[in-house]
Amino acid sequence: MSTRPVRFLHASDLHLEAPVYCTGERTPEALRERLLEAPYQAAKRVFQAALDESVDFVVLAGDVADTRLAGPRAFLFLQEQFARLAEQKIDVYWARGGVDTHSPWPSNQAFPTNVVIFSSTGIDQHVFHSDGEPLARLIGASGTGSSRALVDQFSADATGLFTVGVAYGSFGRESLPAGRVNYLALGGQHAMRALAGPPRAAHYCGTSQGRSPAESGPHGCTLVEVDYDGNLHTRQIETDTIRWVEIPLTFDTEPSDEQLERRANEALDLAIDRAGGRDLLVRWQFDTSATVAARLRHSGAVVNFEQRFRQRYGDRSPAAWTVSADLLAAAGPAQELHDQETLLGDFLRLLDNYETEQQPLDLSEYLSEAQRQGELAAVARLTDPTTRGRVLATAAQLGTELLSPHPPARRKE
Ligand SMILES: [Mn+2]
Repeated sequence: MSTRPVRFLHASDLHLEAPVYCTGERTPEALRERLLEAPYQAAKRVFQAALDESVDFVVLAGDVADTRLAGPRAFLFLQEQFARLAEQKIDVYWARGGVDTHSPWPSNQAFPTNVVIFSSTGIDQHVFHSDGEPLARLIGASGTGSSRALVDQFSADATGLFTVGVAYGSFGRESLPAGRVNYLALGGQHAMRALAGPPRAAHYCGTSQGRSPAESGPHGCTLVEVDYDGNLHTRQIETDTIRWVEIPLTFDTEPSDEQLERRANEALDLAIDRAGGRDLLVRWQFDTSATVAARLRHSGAVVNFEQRFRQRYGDRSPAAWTVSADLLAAAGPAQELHDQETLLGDFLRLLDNYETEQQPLDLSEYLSEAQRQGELAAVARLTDPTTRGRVLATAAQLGTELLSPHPPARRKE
């Protein structure tokens, strides 16, 4: 057993090559700069946390950077950060995974000597020493996506030394090396997720910076501590510098401009408060009846709202940038519209088919060749059931408005 507490930081999915981007309305210049820099700023906070918390070592569990996209900057950045850790005698154990393995890196010797990279040809183990005494054992492998078979080979330490397993890939509870490692540091998933523990734990620490609406909320790394009694504690450290948030507002009746304004201001001030000085990328979800949704859209209230909130909060630092305001109608168009022998009826029945038969809904054919190569293609394939449902509901609302002979009745002032 170890003679003193062990303390280390588990990080993964830094993705230095991937800036935060948001589609739609042009983002303010100053914010755009921060979106581009966010992966580096978040990664810097990870390494700063290692220094601030005086950890013994840092574990990197894959997806650190795709050097083909990030260029030499990523390598130079890591070299500099690793050197800062070396000055404080903090080691780095890095299991390359995902984008790290798909892109070329300078030889391992190009990094400072405190950096240990796990073998890509099989299981590899290293013992971390403190004042000449073995303190922890690390076992892992580099690879494109470690399989359960690989984790099955993670052995327990014969002398009972605290053991950290490191792996990149997709794992569930069933693939945990029960009892053989004290902490399993996983990489390759962007949301923080605890699969098990304590007393023994297995965590995906998630990406250090959320980059899309699907990665809303806080992101960071995991601080792991083992106290004198051998008890394991974990704590999340938030490292993101920009945060996606969804703000839901529910309206039973059509709100006046003032009501909409007041409720949105209150909700946004609260979100800004919680974000601790980070920039926010805000997606509003107005949840209301189909009738009110149609009126709000038709009166231009939503577009006006977006513009006002962009002007008011977009240029601030930190900014709260309204990316979109979506109307979610609780109920779809009336059944009688579905049954009509009209263009609208045809359109709604077509949407029904997508809904009831779960036909694949792939909008990527509407993208240009270049866009199809990029990340937009994955968004356009609409595989996530929630997003898919929202797109179909919005299409039904929009179709009903555009294909109806008369605009929906306006609110009487
Ligand atoms: Mn990743």
